[in-house]
Amino acid sequence: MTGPVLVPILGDQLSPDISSLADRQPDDTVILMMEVAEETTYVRHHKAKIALILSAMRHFAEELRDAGWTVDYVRLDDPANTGSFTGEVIRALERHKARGLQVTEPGEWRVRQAMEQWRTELPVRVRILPDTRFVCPLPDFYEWAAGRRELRMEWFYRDMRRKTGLLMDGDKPVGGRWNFDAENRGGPGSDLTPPALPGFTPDKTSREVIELVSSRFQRHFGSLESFAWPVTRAQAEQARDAFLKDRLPQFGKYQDAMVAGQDFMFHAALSPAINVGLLDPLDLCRRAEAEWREGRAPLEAVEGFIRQIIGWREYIRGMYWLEMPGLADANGLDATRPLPAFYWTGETKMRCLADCVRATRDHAYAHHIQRLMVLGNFALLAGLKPQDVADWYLVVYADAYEWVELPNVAGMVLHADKGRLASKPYAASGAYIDRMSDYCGQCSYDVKKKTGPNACPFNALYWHFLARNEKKLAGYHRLAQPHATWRRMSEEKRAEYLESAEAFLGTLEPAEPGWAR
Ligand code: FAD
Ligand code: DLZ
Ligand code: SF4
Repeated sequence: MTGPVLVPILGDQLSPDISSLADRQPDDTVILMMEVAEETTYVRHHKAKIALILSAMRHFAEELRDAGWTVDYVRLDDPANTGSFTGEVIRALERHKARGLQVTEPGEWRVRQAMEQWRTELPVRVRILPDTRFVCPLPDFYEWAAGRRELRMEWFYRDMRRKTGLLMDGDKPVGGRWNFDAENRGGPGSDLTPPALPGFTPDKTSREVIELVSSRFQRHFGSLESFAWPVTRAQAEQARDAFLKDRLPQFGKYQDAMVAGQDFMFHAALSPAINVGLLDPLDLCRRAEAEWREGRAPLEAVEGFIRQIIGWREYIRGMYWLEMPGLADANGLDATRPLPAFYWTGETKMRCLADCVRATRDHAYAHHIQRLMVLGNFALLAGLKPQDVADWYLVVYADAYEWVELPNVAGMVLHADKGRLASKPYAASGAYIDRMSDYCGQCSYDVKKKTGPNACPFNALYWHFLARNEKKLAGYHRLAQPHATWRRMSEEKRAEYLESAEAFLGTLEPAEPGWAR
């Protein structure tokens, strides 16, 4: 065939420097963008997540056309739409009489499997190129991991600092240390009012998408009322600049703090834009470094922020591909309890959880410490089934793609991977949440009470978790102390904790089926 090369660009590949376009010329290329039912419903994504992705895709198609590319854009409501990437690729190959297909590798195992089939089943040559938007190519990650008995983010992160030269002074870390987390543990403080995020009023394209999503995905979780995510590169850059100026300087200090009703605190709220491809993560880190070099932000804030991106984000992505497909079924702690209904309804007397679910419903966002230490901590302590929990996180967050969601849920939070990703479970009682938030003051439960119907449920659940997993967690030296404390308690005390936890767990209503899949 003599036709053009077809380049499918997926909804999280909205970057002009995507590898699939790097060696292409506009006169010999047709870019294919596809809104497809399978992607919008393989889990029942939050309405705002679908709106963000479809609006960003439509804007990106315009950006590409303005740059001279031919873009074939298939809309969700096109009657001929087959509903899947594969179906649309087959139709487009035929439509354009394309002589080949070139695509950047996808972010999810599920889609990678489909693409591997393209290689064998499509009548044209299929090239799948590495996603060069990550700092660490996957083969380098596999090599790094292969030589190690224990995989830990901190060691990987140091290599990424050396590789990128970020915050380096020759071969030494600036400030003499790699990690300034010890300085980053500020509690909520009194009357903390973080600067507002720049909100983006939906334009015509976004309004059309919002209308489509509200009518077609009515029964999906979440609200569209306060939709204000950046959907164009220019908006994402504006959001980035506002973060660097207004919130980065305090990012470190309040990174772990939670305040009821303050849904973004000093976090970047840039993950939805980074993950769809509207912002380049390395460029963002370089800009953050410049804020420190020019004296506008302290080193502990900037180091903490850069670590999240070239450390955690890259490590998580490497671990996903290293551990799949097994990670999706992992259940190292044999947790079987179904997801409680309140994760969807927000109806719980536990104020911390109610506020985190409310923020999640309103924005398709909760900040890291809410995801980890409230929503995640509860899931760990209550022994929720990892696959239920993973589905929930994949549905509800605007930044959620399996490559980043699953290792965070199964590895960092639930220890379903038996500690491959993280050195110990982040299990915590109510005291931690009380120290880091203002939730407990107005909660129906008493955080200082350890057992009984009015006691903060996290307190008894914490000991219940340690007791029921004592054998499985025996190898973790960082849990030796709490386990020793448990064993030193009187029989009666231990029985009281276990009964209190059981009584609470017995009150949990499981979620109705159909929220996630
Ligand atoms: P900030 O707190 O300002 O951090 C800056 C950036 O660092 C983020 O934008 C993100 O790109 C990166 N980052 C920070 N922590 C992580 C991490 N653990 N893994 C990967 N990147 C990180 N992040 C997602 O992007 N998608 C997810 O689906 C997702 N699921 C999560 C599930 C759980 C259970 C947990 C504990 C964390 C999850 N995270 C996920 C990581 C993190 O919570 C979000 O990246 C962060 O809250 C995004 O908000 P922000 O941009 O304000 O981040
Ligand atoms: C998440 C998502 C949604 C909701 N819809 C689409 C879509 O209609 N078209 C598309 O190209 N991508 C979509 N995505 C993102 C994909 O699910 C994502 O690209 C793959 O899972 C690979 O990471
Ligand atoms: Fe959450 Fe317990 Fe505090 Fe209530 S008392 S807000 S349940 S930690």
